[in-house]
Amino acid sequence: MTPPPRPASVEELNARKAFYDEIARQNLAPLWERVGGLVTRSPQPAARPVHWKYSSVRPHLLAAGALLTAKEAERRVLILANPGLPGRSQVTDSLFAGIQILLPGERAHAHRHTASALRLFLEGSGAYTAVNGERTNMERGDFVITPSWTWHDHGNDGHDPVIWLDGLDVPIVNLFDTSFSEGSEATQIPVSHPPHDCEARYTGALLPDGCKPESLSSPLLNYRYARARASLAEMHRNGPIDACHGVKLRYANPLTGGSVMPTMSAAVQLIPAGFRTAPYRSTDSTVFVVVEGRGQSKIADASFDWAENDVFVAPSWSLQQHRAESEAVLFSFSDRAAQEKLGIWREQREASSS
Ligand code: GTQ
Repeated sequence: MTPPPRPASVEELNARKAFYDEIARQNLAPLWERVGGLVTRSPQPAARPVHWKYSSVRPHLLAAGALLTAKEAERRVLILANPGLPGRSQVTDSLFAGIQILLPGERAHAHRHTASALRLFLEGSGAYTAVNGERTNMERGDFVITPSWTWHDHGNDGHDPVIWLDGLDVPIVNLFDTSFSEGSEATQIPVSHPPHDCEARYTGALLPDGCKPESLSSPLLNYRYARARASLAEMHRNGPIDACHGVKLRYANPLTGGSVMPTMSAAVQLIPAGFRTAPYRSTDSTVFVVVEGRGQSKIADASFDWAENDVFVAPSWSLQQHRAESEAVLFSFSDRAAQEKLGIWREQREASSS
């Protein structure tokens, strides 16, 4: 039998330390000192559960609107900066989120970047986003995508400020060091399609005959809230209600059934009034936006009381539980699409709520 290992003596520890210092000069490091922090037993997100109340954020957006023009800012966005990732401009370990405001008559001029973007429209009317020359008007709750490397500009033709949430995969693009971007001389890319043309072609389980996917992203630019809301209401009436999610719909690329964009997934769920979801966790850090209702969410050790347009974050593998005081609709987006492609996405449903 081998004797049990004895603890290293002070001399031995000093010798090891000298060895580590020596090899560090050759850009070498001992894995055995670091393996626990590299190959962790479970996800260790730096991002923390955070909650932004819309009632607190909104005045700052209006203040930003008074301080500088959309032209000066290029994009007048307040970054949702997770305090667990100081200085990183990230909402989770892999995603960016911000809230954008455009005043009446303003334009956010055309640019494009390798990062993919999504928007959840929160407030106002008369706003549009144009993607590669196709305009789509945005109404409250509409979910709009701006796929990688597409020209996009935004405008507000209404009489009040318009506000929406942006989600981008910038940290993923930067992890791979694949960021390119360019601006256009033109404020807007010339309109080359009739407005919301894609909705005629790709909504409602109908597809143009013979069409094939031409990119990794959905050809449908705007997933209307009115349609999603009507489906949720009917599913709620018809049941069943999922213990972990209430009634949940995933936004899909109509050509493939897969995610709307290659890196980011999005979903919308209805939680009936008084319903409390069973504990759930998954490896995709998730950003939730409250579209309707009031309620509470427990995310790991944090507890958030939320209302319309609030945003909160569930970091990777943190236990989440939601309770709706009034019938609630939550929009959410995450990096699940990327994780599934890499074969590393996991979820865990608890048998019953605690
Ligand atoms: O609207 O194009 O929040 O390019 C961050 C980067 C929004 C946008 C953001 C962007 C945009």
